[in-house]
Amino acid sequence: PAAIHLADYQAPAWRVLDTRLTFDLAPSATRVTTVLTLEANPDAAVGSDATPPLVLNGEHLTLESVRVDGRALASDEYKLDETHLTLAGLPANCELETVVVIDPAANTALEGLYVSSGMFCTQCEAEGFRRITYYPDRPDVMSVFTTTIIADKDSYPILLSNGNPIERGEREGGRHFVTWQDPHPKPCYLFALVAGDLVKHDDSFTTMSGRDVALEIWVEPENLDKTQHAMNSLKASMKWDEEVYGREYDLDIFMIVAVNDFNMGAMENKGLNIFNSACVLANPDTTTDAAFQRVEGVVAHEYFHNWSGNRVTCRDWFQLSLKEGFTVYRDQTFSADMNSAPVKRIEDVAMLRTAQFAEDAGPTAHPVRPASYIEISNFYTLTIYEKGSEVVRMVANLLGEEAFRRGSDLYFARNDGSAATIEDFISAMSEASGRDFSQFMRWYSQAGTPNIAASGTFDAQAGTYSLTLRQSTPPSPGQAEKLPLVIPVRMGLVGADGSDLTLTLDGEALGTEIVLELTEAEQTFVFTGLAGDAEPVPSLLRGFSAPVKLAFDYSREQLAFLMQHDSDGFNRWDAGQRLAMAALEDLMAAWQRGEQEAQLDERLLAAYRFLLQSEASDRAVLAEMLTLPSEAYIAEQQSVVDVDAIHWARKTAKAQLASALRDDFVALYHANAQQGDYAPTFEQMARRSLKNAALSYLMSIEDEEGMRLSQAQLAAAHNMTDVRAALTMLVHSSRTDLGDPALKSFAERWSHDPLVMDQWFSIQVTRPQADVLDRVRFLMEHPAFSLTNPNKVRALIGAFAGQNRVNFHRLDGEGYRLLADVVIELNRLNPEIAARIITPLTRYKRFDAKRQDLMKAELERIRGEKLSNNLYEVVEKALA
Ligand code: B3K
Ligand code: ZN
Repeated sequence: PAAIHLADYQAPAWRVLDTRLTFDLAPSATRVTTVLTLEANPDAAVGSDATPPLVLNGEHLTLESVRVDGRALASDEYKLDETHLTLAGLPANCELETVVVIDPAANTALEGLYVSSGMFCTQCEAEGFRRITYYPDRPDVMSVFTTTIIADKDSYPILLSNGNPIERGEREGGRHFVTWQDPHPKPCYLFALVAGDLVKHDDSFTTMSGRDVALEIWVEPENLDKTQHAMNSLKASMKWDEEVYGREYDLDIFMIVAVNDFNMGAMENKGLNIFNSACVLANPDTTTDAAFQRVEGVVAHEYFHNWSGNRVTCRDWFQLSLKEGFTVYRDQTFSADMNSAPVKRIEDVAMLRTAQFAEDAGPTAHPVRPASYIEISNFYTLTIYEKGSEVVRMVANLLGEEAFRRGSDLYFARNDGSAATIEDFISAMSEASGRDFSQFMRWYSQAGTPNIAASGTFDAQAGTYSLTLRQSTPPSPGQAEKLPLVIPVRMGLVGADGSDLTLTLDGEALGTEIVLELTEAEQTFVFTGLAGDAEPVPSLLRGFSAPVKLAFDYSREQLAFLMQHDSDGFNRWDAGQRLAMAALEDLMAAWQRGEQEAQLDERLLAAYRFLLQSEASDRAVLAEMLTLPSEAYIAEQQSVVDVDAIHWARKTAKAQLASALRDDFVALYHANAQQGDYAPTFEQMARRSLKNAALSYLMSIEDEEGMRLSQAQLAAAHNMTDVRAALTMLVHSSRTDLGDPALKSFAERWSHDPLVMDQWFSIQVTRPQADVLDRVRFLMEHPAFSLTNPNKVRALIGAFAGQNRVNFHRLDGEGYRLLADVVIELNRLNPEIAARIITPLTRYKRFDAKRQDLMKAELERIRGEKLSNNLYEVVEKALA
């Protein structure tokens, strides 16, 4: 398969003025009749008077007929191959009708039209529409759509598509139909269709201009008690987008449908969002706090796409981050406003620094705007989404709230109804603020995580502090040389008494917190007018003001000091993480020397004691501060990843903290244990996370009181957050006599609920004990497991390979073999999921020689198969 390059972009040769679709639905043979009103694009360069050929995409379609302006074409009047239907010599304005037959029931790739739990649904982004009908399947072709769905009335009483219903009626043979019309021109990737036996949760929203919008969440009947949270989140999102971005909803109806088989989290189809049931259904008995928050965030994300994605879409898929980075930034800000802003920032950064930084350092590293791809489905990545959001966040922070809003208004106004580029976004920001973004654009074209090496010297005599910042970005595949970026470094200097000092640069007093703009490879900033003898402690990159790795040679005393005194909540947390990392590094070094009696650094213990004994002003932040860096994060900090040392060091640190502070953890548990009715409020969530953090310390030493509390918490079954936490701790403990029966009764209670069974799978396969691999193989045969359901694959295989690091990386290579076996199966069933789940194997260069060889051998074995484009691209890049 050949790569597609951004540099080769050409405007479409034909426009589609109108699209009329008729679906005659049947699971194994659905007939799709498509009528397109076409016009040769006068803007597209053509040399002669003749119209350019019309090249339509189409895959897995059985073509029945082609008509142009009513005349049926003979098969030698068009060209047909596996992926295209080409017509030449068409009049500049014409009407094309095609009839195709497709097989939704056999569609396990879950792209295009497919059947999930007996209902029909679609997923068209990025290139799924070509599996439905012949069409110019590219985002810069925008058309109005009218869609008629015909189906058996008993099996499929509910028929939905984009826009508004304009007609419905009966057909013979027990069939019925509904016609939907979407007045907003859209690219075909935003098309959606749903047909099934569904029930709805109804509500309404009055927009800022006073229009009533009907809100409908459609689910299978047994899930009607799990829709309230999504509905609340939707209404909050609609209001927030009006208030913060001035964006009003534009149709009379907004629908969400929950489906069980879905490759991603959700999809922003115009007026008809389709959701993975895991990202919309929520109920205290079945859903954890984290999942409640995910529902809120994903509902917001998809809703926000109505403007940042649908009203203004992308010219081509290289611009994907235009809609995704911006929309993630919008949903992150929304969630911060709805919950604890510092905790939201901590969670987002923790994820970025582990998973996105790892991607940026791996074989599939790519810029926020890639220059080429083989399979676009492989580019729905943490770099496009999360790093893309960080880039927008930097724009917002550089401009300030008001100018950013002016820029956003200008961007929407100027590009409404069209397919835009990242330049369109940045130029609106630039014009609204007067700021030059030319160097900033390198954030979009350079891959890799920039490093900043920071150092400071204090001259007490002169009263100066000189801060030197050096930036460099490591090479990444295809990009050996990197140029300096514009890096905003928000910072302060913390004085000996813990308060921020006034910052004076070039004779100007600038307040106690400023943003330094690092634009050269190296710059020194000299702060003057500092009184006193004590060296100030720099607090750098506050709020994580840029997606970079910043190194500063802090002493552990300085880190403990910042952890207590930094006025920036994010940096207090980060100082704690740095201090914990230092202590963990001691332990890992001891393990590598063969010493297993090593003691945890007293200074970390003292810092924890301080945290536990100080008044808890913000419980949610405290719970984060009491969490040691994850194994994945620790691994990111190592030049060669030593999975066993990491696991041992983290376990040892946790146990020593637990032993030393045992009574404090018991007290913390009880102080946060009170239970009223469950509510997904952040105050309650903070209490639960603090309580369960305390319990996990107690359980790390299998403390008797901890054991008792876990069992009681599980038995009380007050909500899934507490149940899952307690069950996980029991199952992950050495007490199989407690864990096994608990798992059994949990499965008996919840076997009817797929989303709960997903949790049941994950809890078991993340067990640290060495026998877990047999359990994984055993569970793959469980009736509730299925390789054709992406949620199950993620819950079982993804959780094992991604979170159970010691066992996945077993030295006999059995963990790798298991993953490769699954990847080979999925290559056939669902290439998009295959190419995602393989990720841990592609990162082999980070490990020791023995593991590298084992992982590479599995990659080679996979390469020996007949590969989908998705896997081909990933495997070739990994082995390059
Ligand atoms: N835009 C969708 C992406 C789905 C693509 C799947 N190949 C989800 C989202 O970002 O909202
Ligand atoms: Zn999105």
